[in-house]
Amino acid sequence: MSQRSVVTIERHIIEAERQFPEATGAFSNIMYDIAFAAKMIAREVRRAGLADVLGYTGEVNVQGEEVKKLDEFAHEVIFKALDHTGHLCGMASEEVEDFIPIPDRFPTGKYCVLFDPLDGSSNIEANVSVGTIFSVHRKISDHERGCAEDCLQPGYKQVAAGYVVYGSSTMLVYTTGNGVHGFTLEPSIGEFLLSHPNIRIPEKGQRIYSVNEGNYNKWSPEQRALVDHLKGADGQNPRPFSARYIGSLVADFHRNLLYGGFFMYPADHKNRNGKLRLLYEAAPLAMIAEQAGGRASDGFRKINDIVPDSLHQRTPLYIGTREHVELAEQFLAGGRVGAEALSIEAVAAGV
Ligand code: AHM
Ligand code: MG
Repeated sequence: MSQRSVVTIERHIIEAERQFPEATGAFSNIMYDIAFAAKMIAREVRRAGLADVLGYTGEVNVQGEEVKKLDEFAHEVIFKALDHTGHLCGMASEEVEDFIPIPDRFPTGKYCVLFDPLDGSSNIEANVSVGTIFSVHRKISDHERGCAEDCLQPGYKQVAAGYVVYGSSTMLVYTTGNGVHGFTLEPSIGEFLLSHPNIRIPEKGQRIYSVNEGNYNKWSPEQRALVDHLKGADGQNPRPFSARYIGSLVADFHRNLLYGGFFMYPADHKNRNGKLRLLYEAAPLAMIAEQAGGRASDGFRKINDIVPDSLHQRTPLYIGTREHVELAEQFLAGGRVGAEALSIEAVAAGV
């Protein structure tokens, strides 16, 4: 019986590095360190909810350590996996207000990493999937030990991006601009194994929209018209979409990446830039979506063309199957509202 060769994430990264003879290995090491941090976080996420049972819900656990919320724990694990290696000039995290410098006792390097350590963590007590999102940029500032400028770069300059979804299994999905690859954690050996090579969003995949429709009354007329159309409530769509909304961005995005569909977090009259963060959530997932043949937009322009001016800047987000995101953009531009909405005949003809 022939045995298929098993590709660990380490092997995959090394083989990719060999295509660049000038590579120093620094970038590969950053990817290993992120994968290591993901395993540490996965282990802790698996035990979420046991704190009460095991009797350490107080301020201090049985080892005399302060019990941390899981998102703070995840932040620290990633920071500590990356702070001492000499490959980074700094970091930025959704959990921290400002640019995070490398401690003075460690050397610095030519990359910076931005991350959302545990997105969707408000869901965790209910056993819903959560995720980590990361983005890697090259250092661009003249500042010897890095500064916020190194993080404030548009998404099209990312050298890598990815996420980890802590679901029924733990998966790490990443891109370095050469396709999107997914690895599933084999818990018994503690290795991420290549399970989803070269992921493409299926062009003729499922027609799914993911949005928090509870915000409907806060949306613009164009956004409402879009969702009415998706549901077929405008009488113009003979093939209505299905709705799926977990409320955990990585999980919603991951499902749409594999099956087809799109996720949106629109602007509304209270939150003019929506809810999600450009640098920690939208830009890295946009790189993945584009590499998989999809599209990511703020409704009017590509997410990864936006030049950020602050670390915690928010943006509306429309991301997933290209055709669906383009449909959303047409509605938001006012081109598909009311009488101009797509006719049943045109939709039936597959426009
Ligand atoms: P968080 O960064 O505080 O975890 O918030 C981000 C999450 C996303 O995972 C999810 O898509 C969104 O918030 C859900 O928001 P809402 O509850 O408004 O639908
Ligand atoms: Mg988040």
